[in-house]
Amino acid sequence: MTISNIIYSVAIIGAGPSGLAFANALKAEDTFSKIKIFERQAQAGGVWNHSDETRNTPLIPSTSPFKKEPTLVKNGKPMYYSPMYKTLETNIPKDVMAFKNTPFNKEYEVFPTRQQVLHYLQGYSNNVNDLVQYNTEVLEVKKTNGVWDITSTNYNTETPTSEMEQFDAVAICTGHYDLPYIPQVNGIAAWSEKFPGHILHSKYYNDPSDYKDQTILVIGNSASGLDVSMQTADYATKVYRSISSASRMPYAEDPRITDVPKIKEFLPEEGKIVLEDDSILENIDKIIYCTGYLYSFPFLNTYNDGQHADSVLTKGDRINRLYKQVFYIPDPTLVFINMTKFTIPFPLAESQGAVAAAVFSGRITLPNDSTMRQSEHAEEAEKGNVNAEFHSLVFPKDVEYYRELQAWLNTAMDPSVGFKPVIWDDARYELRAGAFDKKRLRLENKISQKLGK
Ligand SMILES: Cc1cc2nc3c(=O)[nH]c(=O)nc-3n(C[C@H](O)[C@H](O)[C@H](O)COP(=O)(O)OP(=O)(O)OC[C@H]3O[C@@H](n4cnc5c(N)ncnc54)[C@H](O)[C@@H]3O)c2cc1C
Ligand SMILES: *[C@@H]1O[C@H](CO)[C@@H](O)[C@H](O)[C@H]1NC(C)=O
Ligand SMILES: CC(=O)N[C@H]1CO[C@H](CO)[C@@H](O)[C@@H]1O
Ligand SMILES: CC(=O)N[C@H]1CO[C@H](CO)[C@@H](O)[C@@H]1O
Repeated sequence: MTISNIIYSVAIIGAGPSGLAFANALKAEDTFSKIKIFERQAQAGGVWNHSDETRNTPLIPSTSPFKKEPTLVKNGKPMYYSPMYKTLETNIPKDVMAFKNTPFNKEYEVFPTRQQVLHYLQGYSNNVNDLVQYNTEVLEVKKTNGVWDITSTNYNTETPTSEMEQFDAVAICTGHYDLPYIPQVNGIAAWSEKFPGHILHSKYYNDPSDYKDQTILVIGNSASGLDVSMQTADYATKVYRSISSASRMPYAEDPRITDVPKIKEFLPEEGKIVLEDDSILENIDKIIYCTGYLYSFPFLNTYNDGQHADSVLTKGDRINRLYKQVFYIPDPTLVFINMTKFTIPFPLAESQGAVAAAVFSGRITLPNDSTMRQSEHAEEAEKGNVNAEFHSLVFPKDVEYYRELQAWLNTAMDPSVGFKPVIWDDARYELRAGAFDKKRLRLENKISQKLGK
């Protein structure tokens, strides 16, 4: 048993889907004396709580997980920018995306809008709302003398107050859509200095009609690259999309978009962009980087110095020393929920949350340190020892993983307590298997409509 002390109190950072799901799972153990969620925004919902607020992208390029975007303060409170955009519908069908026992409204379309998802999450949050302290940003998470000190700023009071509280365990549920990743390319910094606001990251993209009659270069073809290129194509004169490999997301050919190779360098003096095949793009009005985000935990002071071999982060492309993608091996009282990619976030958070809650309550025992490290090495080897792939679980790997979590949960003592997540039986496997084709069809229909066919 690697968790040596009994856990009475658990802190959760973030009241997005993952934090809410984990709080539900902890409650179902019926053993903890304190469960508290810290949420910096005024309401639950995480990235689904979208606002139209935007600004110029502050860090170009952005490659270090230890850098912070500068904070803007408005009415005495820091501004948080949402990575979503004005028009967004889910890329997962609602029956696959939903939490256990919480179906989406029957009236909603197969792919609900972000407003509908937020409404759905607010319903889901009712069960744990009393555990959340809103308008409270966690600034420091530090282990001293065997307990976690959580330092936060509470913005509910007239003047912000600093608070410190102790917990036996901490769950990081802060998502990974906060610190943009913008790769370093020759000339990019000089270009963004010469043409301020010309380069932006998808985090700061909001409304496609802003790009009316412009020539746009979108970088990337994952979820947001596909969305942003298709959305802007409705307004722009021309949309180029710079890509390095085939998309792993549901994808439909759109004749309004021209795919081009990766950028080789920016020539700001000449206003030219050189591509890897040495062709040149000119007269581009906006360049939208849809290159994803860095894992970043600016508040995590212990175990995260960036130097030590066991540091939680060394680069921004993966979290180090994770057992089964959840438990921080050197100290499993620190857990991370939903840090995987290409998985189905809501049910995943419930499965991971159920396992972590059972470990915290002592119903499941973790293996020893060396066994957990071996397991991590095996996972690394399976993914070709490429850091950026460590968290990728592309279907059907994701289903294998949910089933593995379930098998593990089935070994817990006293099965009468605890949260019971979605069961990934054959029927559900088939639903998941068909999800991408459903989305592809939806995209193809949309494109045909746009082209007036
Ligand atoms: C453009 C886009 C489209 C997406 N489309 C889909 C989709 O169609 N279907 C789907 O299932 N998923 C989609 N996702 C994935 C989405 O991330 C998940 O649905 C889900 O929001 C993940 O939940 P989370 O709780 O892990 O993280 P988040 O939703 O990011 O929530 C994290 C929470 O932590 C809070 N927080 C962060 N730092 C602190 C701090 N220091 N102190 C206090 N609170 C803090 C934040 O305010 C936030 O509320 C999409 C994501 C993006 C960006
Ligand atoms: C860890 O556990 C494994 C499997 O139970 C066992 O073989 C091994 O000896 C243990 N190692 C240590 C250092 O206790
Ligand atoms: C980051 C973000 O989008 N926050 C929004 C959450 O919802 C409230 C209420 O609608 C908005 O005021 C925030 O801007
Ligand atoms: C915010 C966060 O960590 N969300 C992840 C949850 O899982 C989905 C699906 O893999 C990812 O898209 C998100 O990155």
